[in-house]
Amino acid sequence: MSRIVVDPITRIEGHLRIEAQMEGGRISQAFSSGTSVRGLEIILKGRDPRDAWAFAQRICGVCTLVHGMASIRAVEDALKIDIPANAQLIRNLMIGAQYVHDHVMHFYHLHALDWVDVVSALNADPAATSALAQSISKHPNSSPGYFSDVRQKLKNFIETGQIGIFNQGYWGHPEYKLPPEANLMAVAHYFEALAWQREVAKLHAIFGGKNPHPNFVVGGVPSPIDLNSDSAINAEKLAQVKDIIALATSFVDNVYLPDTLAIAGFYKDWAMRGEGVGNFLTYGDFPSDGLGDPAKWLVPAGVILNRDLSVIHPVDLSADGEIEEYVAHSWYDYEGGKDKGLHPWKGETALNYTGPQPPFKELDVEGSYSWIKSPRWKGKPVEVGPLARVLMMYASGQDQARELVDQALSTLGLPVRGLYSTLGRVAARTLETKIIVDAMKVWYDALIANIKAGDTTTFNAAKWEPSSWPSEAKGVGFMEAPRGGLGHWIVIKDGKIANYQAVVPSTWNAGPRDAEGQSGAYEAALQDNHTMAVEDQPLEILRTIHSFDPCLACAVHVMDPEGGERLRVQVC
Ligand code: NFE
Ligand code: MG
Repeated sequence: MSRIVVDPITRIEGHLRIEAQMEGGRISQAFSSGTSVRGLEIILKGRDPRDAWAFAQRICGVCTLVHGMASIRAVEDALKIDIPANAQLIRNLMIGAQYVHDHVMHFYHLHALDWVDVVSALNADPAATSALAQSISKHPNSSPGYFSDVRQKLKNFIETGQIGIFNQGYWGHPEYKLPPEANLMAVAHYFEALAWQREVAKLHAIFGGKNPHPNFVVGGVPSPIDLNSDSAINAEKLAQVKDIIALATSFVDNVYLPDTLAIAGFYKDWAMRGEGVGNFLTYGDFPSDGLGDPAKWLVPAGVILNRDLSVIHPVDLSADGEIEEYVAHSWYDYEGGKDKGLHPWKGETALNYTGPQPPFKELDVEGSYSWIKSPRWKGKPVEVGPLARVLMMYASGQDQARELVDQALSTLGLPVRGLYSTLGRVAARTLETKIIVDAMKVWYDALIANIKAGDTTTFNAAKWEPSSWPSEAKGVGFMEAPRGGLGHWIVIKDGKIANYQAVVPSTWNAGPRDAEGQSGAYEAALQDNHTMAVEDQPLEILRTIHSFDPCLACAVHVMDPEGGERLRVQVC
């Protein structure tokens, strides 16, 4: 038996270590460890609940707004505050922009280089690259001259001997399958996406004052609407939002979607690897009018078990025995013992580090080995994220999801079963981006129609004063963050936060084994059919782990000052 250690996994947010035990050339056991901790749940205690969003939002700088959103929703749920329809639409637009921005950046800047060999792009023929690009898309940047310029830019990078952003790739690895022209096309879009994302991020600045970390307010959105004012959301800013949505849509339609399908076509074997736990959870999101009737949300809530799409189980975020976090293999203690699960309203964050001093030689995988807790739904591990959402939309018969999924499967010649895989996760992220970017136009039009009809309300001040609050209240704020279902549970006593627990997407997916020894989604995915073509270049591990788009800053919500080496691949 040999052991492969990747620590840290790069091109993610935060600090993740993967240890894989190899038997007969295959990963037999995988262990996922979050190696830093921050304790934001602890520092929220005792604060004014109306301020919680500003602290909670600092959980992450990647999914920059989602913790602010979950936080204000938690307080609104606790204090029973309804928000105006315009506020809901603006929140949807802000979350939508986060998805489109985040997913495109993940695809090109964090994940593509697992599939795209940058150095091979130097051998591409620009005319053939142009023909390839024009055969799959109407994107205007597709002339031979354009690709010749990109190739030259890349060559200049590489000739300096410092390929900077492309440093330390496993270039030339036999698992790279794209022809040089497809590699060059993808590298060109890597550069384009860098400039494009700057424009999309402006939507947050328009509605929330800045990006990252836009402003929020409990009861609505922070900026008033006044078409004729210089400082409010005015006609000019609304026109800018319309342009941003058009720019986002065009990139998704003409670049991201066709590139995903083109690249996936060379990697169909990855539809048979990385299946994971086979259970999927969504909290649901994107109401069009207050939180209202969940049946009207774009992404429905529910649980799919054992890949059975014929039954969607209801999920209750408030009920004991449904969502619980375990710490059996995490560096935390629970009062009365480590083996039980706790519902987040009763959740505890008591650090108890029993591991070796970093940099780690080897984790104690029989004992505790991660700063991530292990959330479970009715005791079962579940996967959250784009694949869970797309499956939920597909299983509930949402027309666009059905059409997009069926079309993608037929283009790639894959069965539905192929969705439960590393490749399925990547494709699902792209397909949901298309659904969300199209929905942004609908939400924008609804907002404009409301304003034209004379409704400019964006804030409900009814419960602003703590004197109007009950002495005790508890609430849950949830949403679908780009990486999956996100929940913040709050307990308010005498106007202050008595307990605050965040269970985030990467906690669900990256968590270690639970008290029953059940693996989380990352671990299970690696334990499914992973061989290594080159043992000291664990590209296959990167592919499957990156397909989840890990965010460890979110998952463990202080960095260890001796954080260790920048990149270490250890084979022993
Ligand atoms: Ni830090 Fe996040 C998202 C949240 S986490 S990126 O999306 O919540 O997994
Ligand atoms: Mg937590």
